[in-house]
Amino acid sequence: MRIEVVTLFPELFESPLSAGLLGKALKVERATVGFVDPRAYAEDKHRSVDDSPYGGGAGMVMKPDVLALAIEEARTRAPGARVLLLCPQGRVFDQNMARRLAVEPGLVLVCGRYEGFDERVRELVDEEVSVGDFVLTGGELAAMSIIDAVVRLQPGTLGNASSASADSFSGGLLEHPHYTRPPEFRGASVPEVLLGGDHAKIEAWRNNESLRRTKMRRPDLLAELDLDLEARRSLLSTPRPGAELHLASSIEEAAEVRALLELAAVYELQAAHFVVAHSEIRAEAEAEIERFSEAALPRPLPRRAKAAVKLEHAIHERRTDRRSEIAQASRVHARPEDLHAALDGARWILASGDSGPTMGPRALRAELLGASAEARYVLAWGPGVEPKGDPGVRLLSGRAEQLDSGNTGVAGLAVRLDRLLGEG
Ligand code: JF5
Repeated sequence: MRIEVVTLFPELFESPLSAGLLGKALKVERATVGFVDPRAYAEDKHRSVDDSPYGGGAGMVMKPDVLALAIEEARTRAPGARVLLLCPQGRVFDQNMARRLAVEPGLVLVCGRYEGFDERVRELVDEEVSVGDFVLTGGELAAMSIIDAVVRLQPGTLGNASSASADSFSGGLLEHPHYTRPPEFRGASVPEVLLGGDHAKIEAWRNNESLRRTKMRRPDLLAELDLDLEARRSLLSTPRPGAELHLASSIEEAAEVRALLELAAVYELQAAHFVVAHSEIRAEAEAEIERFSEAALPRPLPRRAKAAVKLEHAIHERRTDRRSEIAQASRVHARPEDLHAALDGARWILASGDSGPTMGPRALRAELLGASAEARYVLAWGPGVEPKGDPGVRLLSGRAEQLDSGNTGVAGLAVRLDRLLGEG
């Protein structure tokens, strides 16, 4: 593969391209990297490559004419190359893009400097690429990341041919943990399974750890995948990432308990708390919690191949376990004060109401994901359950028409829970 970089600072590339595996790959010409300096095409006596912006304002803009000549020279040197412009507005680079670019005959990487380039430069390239949502002083460091990711995928670059396919992201998942000697380091030991020689068991452990890690750290990646039943089953026994989330709701009728527990199970909450409006329904509400833990899910029908049915039953069992975990942690309270005492130290989010500082579902979801697993949050639903005078209480915001009376009862909570935790 032939790579040409259009840059005012070719010297920045010297050491990154000469060290390590990348240096070696370039030395044996798995790919070649050349440079075109736009300054060589500047025609005025100061050799200017930038100019002040039309309309005024701070900073300088790269001139389209010199960049155009530089890009044309790069295209001539690397016939058939795909031309990329590095900028924060581009599509975000990822491993799939690396794989796609790795099979091109050539690449031209155009690096901007200053505040940016004249808008008409975009017409001269095939694609705009960003390496992440941050701003660099120039495109060079972004170009180096792309060169590294693409060259390491050239055949023969990685000593061990299997290591590229075992990488993080190769199956759309993060990599499993790795260990080497010593077997005990500062009190932390190597997982037992890795010390034994059972390769099937090790493989199963690694697959499961990959799934766990991805669910905990990058749930956004999981949403993209088409997982098989085995993987889905394994995910069901992995906790939801981030902080504990409990539901707290006032109820008028015991029958609401069942539906609210169902929601808590679907969204993987840890527990549901109920405050009864009348003491007469308390015993019945407790009986509903009891019934929920008694494996009320109908077993799946044996309508498909044996292996699939076996897995469906395993998933069903795991789901049943989860329901009983939730039921065991759930409680009925006679008064709001009892609820508040039981959830002392938790951070409260109101899913209904009209007071307190509001926060959008996305920001709250990010907070839940970022919080430590020991933190406990409570999603409060219905009148009278929120703690009075807690300055940390926040209201889950939403558009007014979706948040008013049309969505009362369980359906209203379902809408809010899905906004907070759903994958859509
Ligand atoms: C650049 C104007 C280009 O900052 C970047 C960048 C960030 N992610 N990917 C690329 O490129 C340099 C800065 C300002 C154009």
